[in-house]
Amino acid sequence: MKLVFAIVSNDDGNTVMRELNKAGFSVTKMASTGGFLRAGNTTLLVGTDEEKIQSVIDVISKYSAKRKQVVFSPEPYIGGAAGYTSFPAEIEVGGATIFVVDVERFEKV
Ligand code: 2BA
Repeated sequence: MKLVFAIVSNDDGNTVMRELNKAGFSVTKMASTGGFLRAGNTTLLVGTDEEKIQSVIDVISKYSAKRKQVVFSPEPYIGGAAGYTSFPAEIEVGGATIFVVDVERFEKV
């Protein structure tokens, strides 16, 4: 048996979990924090047989694909009247970091 750890964005966590459930996998969702950005992300745990690992990775990849998103970040005016304006910036969101580890023992008691 293997255990998949998948770190995805909070935006994708529920969708990926739902699609894994639909495909017949049990999932545990944990709130986590990235060490670099110190921002919240979602870690999903999936325990399954080795031959099903590729299916798990396929679902995660499909529903957490990297894509571009336009965000508007407020910037203060320089000079002129005091106030803020919005500048559009294109950022990349989504993607997943996946670890697959061996499970030495699995019990439900
Ligand atoms: P990603 O590499 O896509 O990583 C997204 C999140 O996945 C990370 O959030 C972390 O929670 C987890 N993660 C990635 N690789 C891991 C590993 N080897 N072990 C454990 N967890 C891992 P953050 O740490 O907040 O990083 C967010 C993004 O910042 C990263 O996206 C990467 O693009 C960048 N980044 C991370 N560390 C960096 C560093 N030391 N220097 C420059 N950029 C860094």
